[in-house]
Amino acid sequence: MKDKEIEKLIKNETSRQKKVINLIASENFVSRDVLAALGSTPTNKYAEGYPGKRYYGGNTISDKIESLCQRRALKAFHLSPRKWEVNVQPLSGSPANIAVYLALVPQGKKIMGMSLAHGGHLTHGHNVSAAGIFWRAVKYEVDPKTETLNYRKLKKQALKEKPVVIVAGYTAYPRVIHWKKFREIADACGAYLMVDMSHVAGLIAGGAFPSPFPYADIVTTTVHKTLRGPRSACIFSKIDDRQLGKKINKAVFPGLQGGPHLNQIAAAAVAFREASQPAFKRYARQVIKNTKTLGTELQKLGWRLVSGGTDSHLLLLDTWLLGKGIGGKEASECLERAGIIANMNAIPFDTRKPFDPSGIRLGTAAETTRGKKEKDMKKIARRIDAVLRKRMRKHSQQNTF
Ligand code: DSN
Repeated sequence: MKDKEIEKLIKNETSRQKKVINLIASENFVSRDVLAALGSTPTNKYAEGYPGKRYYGGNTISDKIESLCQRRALKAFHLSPRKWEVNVQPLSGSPANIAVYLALVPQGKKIMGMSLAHGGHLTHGHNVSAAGIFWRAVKYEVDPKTETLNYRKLKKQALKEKPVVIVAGYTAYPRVIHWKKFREIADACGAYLMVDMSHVAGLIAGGAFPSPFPYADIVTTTVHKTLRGPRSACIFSKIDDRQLGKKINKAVFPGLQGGPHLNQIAAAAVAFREASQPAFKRYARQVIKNTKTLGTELQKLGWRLVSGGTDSHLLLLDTWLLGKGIGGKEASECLERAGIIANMNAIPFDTRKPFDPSGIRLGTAAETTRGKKEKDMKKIARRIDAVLRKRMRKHSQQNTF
């Protein structure tokens, strides 16, 4: 690069990534092909509109890139183009979710999603997100005893609130999600069922987590988490007489965005192809084996996992332990000093503040991409335990003397 300053920073970031153990549940390491497509010439092109209907000239190849990405996205989830269509233009997960509300929910009407503090995303209705500013957000929570979804309670709440859209799919929920039960709830109150599968999309593509497609009306996903693609997102719509896809397309462009990022779409196409290969199935299964091993090992070492375990790529570790441990912020900071990157995270019914909650979130998607297996997870668990206990000991000595 001619720009030595930015070149150096990129090199430093590459070397940082190489040195640490990355347990951020929403991150991954993309292939060289994905990187090559991201840094490619389609970034120079404006292509407002959709394949065959653009506002600028010179888009013959853009049309081919976007159409190929759409075909590959459908294939990665075994969807028939007669039953599902997909918009691959959302720049990332948040705009994808907002586009769905823009398409389907009149301003001021209700959306019902999981509270951020219980594992939902900001765009599932938090009051600082456009989702909670322009729409009325109804929040559901996990069950206080099991820390898992209570579908009976959820149905009661949905029947009372009658939201236009129910959102299922989370950013910090370690357990399996019963999409069929959500379908029944949505049908009972006449709502659309929107699934945000961003976190588990790669596991679904790899056949290691239940697919929401038999039950949802709309499915949104980012491409960069377990799917291992570029930072990007897409929205799948069921094809029927409700014309969902047409409404979604209008909401994405011109409703919310301008020109699509074609280099990003090309890179997403590469990722969808990779996710359709047999090797990706092995990857997805290994991610789950690794998380389960990490969780079990931490439990053996005396730690509490929210909901008692995990069925996915992530787990929530209660580091506060009702005041006997340390806060999530301190835990993630001392882990970082020890070369383990994780993020602080609220646990359900957290008594502490969001900027210093009671836990951390750990995910194995990135380290599984690097080839880590169960034996490595056991080592990582012991390392986490040692780092956190050292810190706890320091606190107890400070309190004693
Ligand atoms: N920030 C992402 C996550 O870490 O889950 C969600 O947008």
